[in-house]
Amino acid sequence: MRYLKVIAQDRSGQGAADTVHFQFYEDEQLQREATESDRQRLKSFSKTYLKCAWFNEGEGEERHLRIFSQNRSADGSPETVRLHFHEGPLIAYKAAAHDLDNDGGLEVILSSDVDNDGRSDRTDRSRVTALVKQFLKVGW
Ligand SMILES: [Ca+2]
Ligand SMILES: [Ca+2]
Repeated sequence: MRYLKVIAQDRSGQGAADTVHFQFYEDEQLQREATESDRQRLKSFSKTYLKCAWFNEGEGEERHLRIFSQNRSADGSPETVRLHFHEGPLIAYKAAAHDLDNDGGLEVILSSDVDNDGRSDRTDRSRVTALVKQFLKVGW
């Protein structure tokens, strides 16, 4: 199974993440680090992810996101994209987007408080939608 691992870090110690790393995984094996062109394509993903406030102090990597698609059909349109927000090996919380009729549009967004502001609301769902759309553009 393929997933994109996303790690945000607060390198400057200002209490907010300033750096985002991407790693491409397949079957728990690191396949490659993000290239410059991956980083360009993932620019708005990074911005959205930083708003989720799921980051590490300094160069820590415990907190991260694993995002992956499932049931990718022949036309390349996945039925489900899942987001697992990890604390080390454990999943701290999750979100998902489902394309029920396989038309490429994601009708159902399941999310909790993904941006950690204490409220589970429309903003959280819109962040999940944005992350999923930007992730799908990378085609991993
Ligand atoms: Ca649909
Ligand atoms: Ca929230």
